[in-house]
This record gives sequence, structure tokens and C-alpha cells, in this order.
Amino acid sequence: MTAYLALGTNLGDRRFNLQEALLLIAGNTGSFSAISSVYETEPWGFVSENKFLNRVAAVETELNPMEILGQTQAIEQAIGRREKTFHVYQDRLIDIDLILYGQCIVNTEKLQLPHPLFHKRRFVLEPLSEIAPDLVHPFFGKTVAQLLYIICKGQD
Ligand code: PH2
Ligand code: MG
Ligand code: MG
Repeated sequence: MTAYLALGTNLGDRRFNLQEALLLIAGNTGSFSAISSVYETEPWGFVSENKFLNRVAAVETELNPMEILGQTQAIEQAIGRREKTFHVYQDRLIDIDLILYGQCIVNTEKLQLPHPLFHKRRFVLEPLSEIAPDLVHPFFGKTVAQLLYIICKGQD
């Protein structure tokens, strides 16, 4: 199955954090079929002086979604992410979000697929449209390229 992971970091050596995360993802979840370039982005949804680096990767994996989540959480911890806050965003060394797992739909407390906010986030849609512009959102039936166009139109 192809899983799409969105990576973000706005603390410490951001390039190193991304590199480290990708190495650990490759070692523990599967092999990459595509990785986007690195995008520098303004914090979305909260105020911070620290800009993000964001990147999206496609992983060919044998793991199921919950197993991937277990791995990505362990990798976040290994890179030094300590506590998470709910309902408010904060600066972080690394965040790895499972965005899509094929067209799979999951709705549990721990995991929602597709990621419930990714269609609103330019910092995910822009890198994702670089590697998978024709990927279809399981709920909205729109491609990533169309979703990006829609939010960009809304911004100006
Ligand atoms: N992640 C968030 C909240 N806001 N903004 C940017 N630019 N990049 C992110 O990765 C990001 C964010 C929650 O995970
Ligand atoms: Mg996130
Ligand atoms: Mg997260």
C-alpha cells in the first residue's frame, strides 16, 4: 500500500531533523516511492517566530495504518519530541502525520484517515501536489491539485 506522510519541523536544526526522520521512516516502515522538495512555510494556526520546513513522502509499506502510526510516534520521540498539546499548536522538533493510506478511511480516537485537516493546509498540499497531483481525496473526490487551487484562491 502507498502511505503519504507529512513532515514538519520548526525548532533546532530543521534540515537535520527532516533527514533523520526520513532515515528512520525508511528503516522502519517501508521504501520511498517519492519525496517532495523542502518547503519553508509560515506557522499555520498559531503564532511563532520560528518558520517551518515541510516535506511530504510516499512510502510503499506492508504495515497497516495503526502500525505506521506506532512507528512514526516512536520516531518523533527518538528525534526528541517530548510532549504534545491537544487543541493548541506549538513549536516542535519534528511532527510526522499520516495523511493518506490508499483510499482507506479510519475514524478512531487515535487515528483519522484521511487526515481531517490536510485539505485545508497549504503546507501539506503544496509538497503533496509536487509528488502526487492526481491523488484523489477519499471524501471530496477532488485531486490534490484541485484542492490546492481551491485553498490558494481562498487566500487572495
Ligand atoms: N503543523 C501544525 C500546525 N501548523 N504550520 C506549518 N507551516 N507547518 C506545519 O507542519 C504545521 C503548522 C500542526 O501539526
Ligand atoms: Mg501535524
Ligand atoms: Mg502530528
